[in-house]
Amino acid sequence: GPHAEWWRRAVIYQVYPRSFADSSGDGIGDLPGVTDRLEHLAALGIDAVWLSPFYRSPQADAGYDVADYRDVDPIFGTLGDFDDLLVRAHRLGIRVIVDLVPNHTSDEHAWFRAALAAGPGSPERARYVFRAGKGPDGSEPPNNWTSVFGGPAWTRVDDGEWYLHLFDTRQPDLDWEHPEVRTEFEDVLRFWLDRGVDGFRIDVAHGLVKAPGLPDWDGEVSMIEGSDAVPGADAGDTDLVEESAAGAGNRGPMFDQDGVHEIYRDWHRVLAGYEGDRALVAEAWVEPLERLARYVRPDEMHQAFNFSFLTTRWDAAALRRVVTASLEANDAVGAPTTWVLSNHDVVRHTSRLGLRDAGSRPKGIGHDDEQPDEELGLRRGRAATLLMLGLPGSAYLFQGEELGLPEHTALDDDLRQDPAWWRSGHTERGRDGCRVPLPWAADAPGFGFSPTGATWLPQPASWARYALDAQRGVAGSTYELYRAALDLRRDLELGTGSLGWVDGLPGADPATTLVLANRAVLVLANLGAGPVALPERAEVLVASGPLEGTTDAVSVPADTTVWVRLPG
Ligand code: ISL
Repeated sequence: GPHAEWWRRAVIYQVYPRSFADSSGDGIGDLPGVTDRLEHLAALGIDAVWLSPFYRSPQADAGYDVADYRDVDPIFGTLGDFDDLLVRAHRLGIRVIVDLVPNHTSDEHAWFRAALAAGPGSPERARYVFRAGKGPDGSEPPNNWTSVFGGPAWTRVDDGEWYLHLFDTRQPDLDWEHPEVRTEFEDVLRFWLDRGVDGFRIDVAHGLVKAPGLPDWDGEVSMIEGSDAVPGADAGDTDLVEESAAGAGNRGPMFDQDGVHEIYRDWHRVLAGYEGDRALVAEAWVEPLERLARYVRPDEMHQAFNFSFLTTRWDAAALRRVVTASLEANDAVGAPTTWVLSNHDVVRHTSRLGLRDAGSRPKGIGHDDEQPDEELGLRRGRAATLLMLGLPGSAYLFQGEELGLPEHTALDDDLRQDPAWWRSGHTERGRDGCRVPLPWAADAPGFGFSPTGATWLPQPASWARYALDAQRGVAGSTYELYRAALDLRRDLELGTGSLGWVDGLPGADPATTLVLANRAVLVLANLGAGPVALPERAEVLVASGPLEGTTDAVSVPADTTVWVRLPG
């Protein structure tokens, strides 16, 4: 039918529940808050929402530390609230994807508590990765691995054993060689599939299986490595990130082991037993793109996040290579390419693009760092979005990008909650700056995020201009740009189209202008310094910013993208 494999072309909107909308008044967003605002999402024109974790959790990593995979944390509501959300979303034609965190549990999960209580050598400990330490009294960690958030990846418990955690101390890694771990997660999948979810976003999908023997490794692990997303590009390539290190970040013994694929083949079969094209999307920081594509082979997951844009400069040649390489790698396995400009782990793309080395620094920005140029970043951010939405495949939006929100770069250090901030000894700025509660109403306290005005992180006063009610119905606003683009994208079926680069458009310098055809649409992104003239009689469908010239001779200013339909 027409909806078969809906995920191949879907625009999926990430809801970060604690910062989307608060219904209870405690300043933390919740599930009823999401349900109340589903009309907004329907009007925006997205196909699906992905909900970041809302499960029972002590919130040591904002819910990516799960204590009970089958219940809703009281700060977010109840299972009944989740069911309501799902029913209402489906009624509006919005699919719902939930986040599954299988690499680690919370230290408050029943299994981990039992493991601590039972002691060394017990079957309870075998579900996690407990080991004896090194050195005469076992006081050295079992190997030299470091946590993604900084510091050693091992913590010692009272009886002297150590447990592995690729992330925070409060996120012990499960042992995926253990059969009980496998059956438990298949049951968790069924629990949510039975409730009616349309799919799962799989957290740290590349991390579950570790190299046998847990060998030492001298590579670097950090939150986000520079990308070597483009096959064949060497580390000296100035279009790419300077900190590339050839993607070494995710090739160590803790990531992307061959054995992990067996798990996803099993899960594929679980989902295939349900009606309605349920889907799995891999969050896997794996390079190069050919290696990432192994997660979306026909019998594995349906999509994998393509993080290439997060580390690509605002440069026509670099973007063209990344787009081509992404499409090729996915075409080779028959999977749709996905596109991501922002998410809850990286600096918002409007702010990345407002930095001097525009586009290539996804790590946090602090108040002591170079500050982004907000106007330039917004202009480029809108141009980047219109380019992304003109590409075939599936696109992910992060809540607030439809408002053009920038990163909050001036958060007081003592308000920051991200464990990546303090575990790294403050060398990482952390991810709080992209997680600030959304502004819904320009004139309300807390910009209407909560009925009491409370917000778990403060919003900059300057955000009134970004509030939804300041943009809705306002020609030229970022919100109306997203709406128009999503509308056209759906009507013109761009998501299932195919890309052709257009060379030799008069006046368009290929070094600074990207021109591509997708179905009836020509997408032109001007990354150069001066204007680019549009072909005569080109019909402008949507533009990321004001155009110049007269009706007969329209030109596209710098840092602007347009979609046009050519005559004939
Ligand atoms: O693999 C990495 C670096 O080598 C990381 O980029 C890692 O894959 C990424 O940080 C995973 O993020 C996800 O899991 C984390 C959580 O804090 C993030 O919010 C989530 O998106 C731990 O659950």
